[in-house]
Amino acid sequence: MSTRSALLTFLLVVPLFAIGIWIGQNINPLPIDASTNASVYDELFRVLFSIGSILFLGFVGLLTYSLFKFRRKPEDKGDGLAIEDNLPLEILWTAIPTIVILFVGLYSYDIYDRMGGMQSLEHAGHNHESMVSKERIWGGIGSGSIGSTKESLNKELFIEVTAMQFAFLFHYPKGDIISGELHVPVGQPISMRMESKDVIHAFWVPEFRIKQDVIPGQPTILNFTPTKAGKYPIICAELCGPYHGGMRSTVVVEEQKEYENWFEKNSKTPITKT
Ligand SMILES: [Cu+2]
Repeated sequence: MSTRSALLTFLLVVPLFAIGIWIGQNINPLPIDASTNASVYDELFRVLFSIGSILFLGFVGLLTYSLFKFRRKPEDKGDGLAIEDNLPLEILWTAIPTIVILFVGLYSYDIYDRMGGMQSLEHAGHNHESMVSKERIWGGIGSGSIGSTKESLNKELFIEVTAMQFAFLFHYPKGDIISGELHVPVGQPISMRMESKDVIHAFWVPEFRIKQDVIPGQPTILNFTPTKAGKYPIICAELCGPYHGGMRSTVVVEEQKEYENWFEKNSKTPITKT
């Protein structure tokens, strides 16, 4: 490579990286972030979006340049150059994807861990009376509501989720409430035990940046802490039958007072202040 082309490459790559990183950091196509998991997840998303933008602009730029630069001349009827191999180039295009993929893999693992994905799920089941203590939990974002401590674990609001074709049902053992809509107070760590009655469904709230399978016969756990009051869609994210697209519900995140009003209105057992 001549000094001139090395310099030219450098002059093109630097702005390419700058623009890619700028896009990743400043353009946000995600919905609002309404749980403690969201900021952690968004950190990963921004990095992936930056990497994706750099690759996209790099490839599309190179392709567009080549379309014009190397276009066949009208009088040119011959074959293209027979290029055998180029060892430095091959090393380069093996090394770059290897580094990028290893980095993305390790970083994703770290983010998943910070979201509570690597927490012991057996432990997650122990908090909620005796009902789930012996049960094998098959998967989930564990008891790792971010920054959770021993005390906050005890303050978790426990909700049982049942999924079926084509609805979610939420059962609050404390007030024996069964609701088609999920009501949670803002700032309250929530722990959900989820199970399906028929086929595999998935509980997904884009604003919370969490998604978890709901499986028949194999309970899963999903913990989160909502941070912003509002109504957000709950979407079934696993093709579960002909009306899968209509399998939606709403999570209502409300201030403590409003939540208590809702709870008292729907509770079947007298409230025992704890
Ligand atoms: Cu479903």
